[in-house]
Amino acid sequence: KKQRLEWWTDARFGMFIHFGLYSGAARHEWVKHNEAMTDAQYQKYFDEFNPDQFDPTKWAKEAKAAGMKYAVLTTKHHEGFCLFDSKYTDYKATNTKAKRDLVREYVNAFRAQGLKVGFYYSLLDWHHPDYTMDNCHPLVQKDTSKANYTRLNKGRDMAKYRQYMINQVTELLTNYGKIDVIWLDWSWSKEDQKKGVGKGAKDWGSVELIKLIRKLQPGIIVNNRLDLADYKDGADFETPEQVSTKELAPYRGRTWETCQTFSGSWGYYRDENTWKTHRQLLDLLITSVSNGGNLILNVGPTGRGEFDYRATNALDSLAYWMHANS
Ligand code: JFZ
Repeated sequence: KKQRLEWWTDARFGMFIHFGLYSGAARHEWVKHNEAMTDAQYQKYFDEFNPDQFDPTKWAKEAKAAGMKYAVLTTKHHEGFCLFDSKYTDYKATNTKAKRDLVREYVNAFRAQGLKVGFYYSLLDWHHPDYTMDNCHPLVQKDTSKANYTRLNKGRDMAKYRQYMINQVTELLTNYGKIDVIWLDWSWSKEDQKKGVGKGAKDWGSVELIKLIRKLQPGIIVNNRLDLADYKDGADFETPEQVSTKELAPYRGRTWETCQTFSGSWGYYRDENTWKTHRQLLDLLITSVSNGGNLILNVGPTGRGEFDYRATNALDSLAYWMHANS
């Protein structure tokens, strides 16, 4: 474990990329949930998906200039849409106006720039017909009663969804060469699982998933959201999310990566007015590294597939500091 983590702890700084159908909506990656949309209402983002400015070589160059050493892209977020050409669904980029396997292009581009490549894969899936209800599903919303779950779960079968995840993780870890990081997201707290509102290791088949991952990519680094605390080779690092710089000191001596956003949401949110200053971003980086951790800073490209000027400016500013101080 120590050995496989060597490059990662040394890297210190990475780029998270949240990109999907929600990028076109431009108001949070949880928009389907937040606005309680049905599949039919969400369909327009699939029909209109057309990232004509998608150029991961540009992204990789910006990441590299900012001093980032690796990246993690959402191959599938909670909405269920796949950026890769999966055999197991039609809900994928190759069936949109994009007509491209965006994951393959990302992998090739980032590798060519000498960056390590990672995949984010959502355990939650708000599109799959076998995925059962929980308190985050867009169809459930406030009515988390047993009766409502039973009604909505009719005909749904998590065993089939577990097989779907196994199939897709196999594709991702077989068809794209060596993958350096996998970020599986996420599991509810034990408390919520007990209350029956959320999912964990049993629902995901986490033990089977981790065994598969370790078999297909022996050197891969795995985050800690599979709910496998009791399983010895389950997770490689902890993931303090959107914590303040003050909350990082207790992580000293552990293996961790804090994930952070420019503005609050992870998917592109055009009108969000809570963007961090360049100084704050630099503080996050310095505080993370000085407390012995990694920082993975998120960019949410626009629906057209490019970085918003505010993201580019922030990355430029970090690049300037890197250049001046390295
Ligand atoms: C998850 C996603 O829901 C979100 O959209 C984004 O992708 C982010 C990186 O991860 O959000 C989480 C997951 C776990 C916790 C909080 C937010 N958690 O464990 O506190």
